Amino acid sequence: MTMATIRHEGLKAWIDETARLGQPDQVCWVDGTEEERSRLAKRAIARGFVIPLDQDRYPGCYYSRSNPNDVARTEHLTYICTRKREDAGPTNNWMSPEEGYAKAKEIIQGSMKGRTMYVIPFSMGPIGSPFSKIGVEITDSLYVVLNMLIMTRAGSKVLDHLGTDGSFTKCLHTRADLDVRRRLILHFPEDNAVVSTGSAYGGNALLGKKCLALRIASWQARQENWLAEHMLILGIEKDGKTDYVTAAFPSACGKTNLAMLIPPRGLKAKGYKIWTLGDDIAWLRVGRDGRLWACNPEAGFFGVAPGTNSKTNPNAIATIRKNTIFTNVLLGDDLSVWWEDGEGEPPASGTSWDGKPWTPGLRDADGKPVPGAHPNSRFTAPASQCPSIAPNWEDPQGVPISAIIFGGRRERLAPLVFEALDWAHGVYAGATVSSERTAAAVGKVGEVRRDPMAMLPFCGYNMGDYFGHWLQMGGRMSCPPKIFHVNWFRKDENRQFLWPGYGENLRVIEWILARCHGKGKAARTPIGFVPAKGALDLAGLNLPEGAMDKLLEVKAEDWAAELDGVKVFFDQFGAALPKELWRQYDALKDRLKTKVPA
Ligand code: O2Y
Ligand code: MN
Repeated sequence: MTMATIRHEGLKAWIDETARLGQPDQVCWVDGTEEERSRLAKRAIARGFVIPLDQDRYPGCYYSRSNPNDVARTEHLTYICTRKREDAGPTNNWMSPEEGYAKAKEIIQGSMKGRTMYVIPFSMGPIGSPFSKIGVEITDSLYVVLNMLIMTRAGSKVLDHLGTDGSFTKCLHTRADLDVRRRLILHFPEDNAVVSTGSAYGGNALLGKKCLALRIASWQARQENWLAEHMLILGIEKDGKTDYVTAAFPSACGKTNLAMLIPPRGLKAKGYKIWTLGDDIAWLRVGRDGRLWACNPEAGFFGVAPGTNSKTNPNAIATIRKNTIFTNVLLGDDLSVWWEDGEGEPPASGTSWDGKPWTPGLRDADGKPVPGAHPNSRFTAPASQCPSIAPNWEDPQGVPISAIIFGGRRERLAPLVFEALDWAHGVYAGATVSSERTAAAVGKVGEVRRDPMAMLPFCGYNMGDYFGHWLQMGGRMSCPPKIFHVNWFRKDENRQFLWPGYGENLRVIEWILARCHGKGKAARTPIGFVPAKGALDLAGLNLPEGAMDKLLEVKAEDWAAELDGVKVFFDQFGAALPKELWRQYDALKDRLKTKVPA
């Protein structure tokens, strides 16, 4: 593919303009063929951007290390650039488009000198599906190209679909000099554009993912009456019938593990089969049948490595056996990869994520263990390699959703599961999710923050309007999914997890689906319905005496105290917060004062 063969004048003009600004040595159009991918991988090896792993043990796999200052999303450097500040809302950083473009221009000017500028046409969602959107990423990073080829459907076939005047998101990325002072992730939803500078890691640089598929798409979804959400999609098959659920959890709270769940021994006899459709992002549209339908816009998984092993996620381990890029894990001297709480023994010696010599048991000057892998180290793997990938995961019509599950990581407060009273109450439950911070973004790990619908870092507009959009979407469906809230992370008084999690979470999903089908016994509490005693199938689980009571306990005084934090959070939106959410708040406050009979 060359510039001469491009038929889209708008695209050509943008590529020309960017090349004049960045001044690369050459422009290379990515056609998406296997032959080209292999050539680019060789080039990346020759230039030292990636290292091939032992190809007998890890066929088609590469290792990459990012700059040690560039290992997670940087929310404080991520901006929504809208003409009106209130359109970004109080939870986003805002910059005017003029200032954003001016700052970007200064950084991009000449930043690609001596490099190749790659142009990657890509589709989020199956090419041609009514769900899908097209993007074109310009990048001077070969690492980004190799990752985009896994995470999206990319190449000439996308250009063919774009035609001469199709619309696309302009995604401009330059790693510049990787200096944090020149790191900016700028979104221009009014222009359908993203500019990212100074980072070459994950969500900051693979612009189809968080930037397009969530921040820009959430803006478009509001205008076009659909939803772009930070959700996994899971299929649960039993007796020849499959139900689909979506679940939104904050970053690094186990979405990938849940999406690839394996039924626990106690439930196997019931004949469950679990299908993976997506582990991070769902685009949802109302179907002609009045139900909500979901599609995963991505083509790969960018999963957290530490903690992934054949007990926690055997499907992920099988997925990453080949054609996978490992970033910031430990590189063994034998060209193996390893991470904390991973598979098997570490290699006898290797190089840690930050490029230092590493041996098992290594400790720092204070005697603290030195990890080999960064806590936010990742694998990038094709979704098609997942043993549990659903046969219909690329269905252009998506799949119908029975339940939406919100969740957070809370040591206390939230019970294992509760069902919202109705759609509006479910939106309130999603809007008030709070969670302890993880390593996925720069910030203090463990700190509790509100993360409504797990979208706080990813909503491309005012979250007050976002809640309003969610509320009105309920009215567009004659058969809306039921909404639930889960918390796998509740701890006892000794700070030990009460629930085993992982595959055992199917027990909770089984109750959720029973509720969706008008079955499943429940007890009404002020916050919603929780499973009645004995309603969860716990066969073969052997939970300690009293654990289930603790897991399902709803302490009215704790929930009442939580309302103070909710009020502070809601207050910041002023008039943009839908009145319905204040009505829900007041109603919950009242219910917490009244003893509700079981
Ligand atoms: O993109 C990053 O830099 C790491 S964070 C991430 C990666 C994959 C999927 N989700 C997330 C997230 O932060 O939610
Ligand atoms: Mn995510």
